[in-house]
Amino acid sequence: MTSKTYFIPNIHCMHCVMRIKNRLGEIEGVENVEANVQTREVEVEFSAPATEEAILKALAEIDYPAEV
Ligand SMILES: [Cu+2]
Repeated sequence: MTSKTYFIPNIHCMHCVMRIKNRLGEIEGVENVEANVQTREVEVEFSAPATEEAILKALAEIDYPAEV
C-alpha cells in the first residue's frame, strides 16, 4: 500500500472534504482518505489498481487540483 499526502489549495470547508472523499472513494484500490480542512492536506492510502496519476486526475476533474 502507498500513502501520499497532497496539498489542495481549493479546500475551504467540510463540504470540500466530503466531495474529495466521495470522489476518491470511487477509485478502485483507494483504501482510505483523510483530509484536514485547516492544513488543506489530503492523505490518500491506495494500492493497485489505483495509481497516483488516476488520483491526481480525479482531483483536477472536480476542481480540487493538488499542488505537486
Ligand atoms: Cu468547501
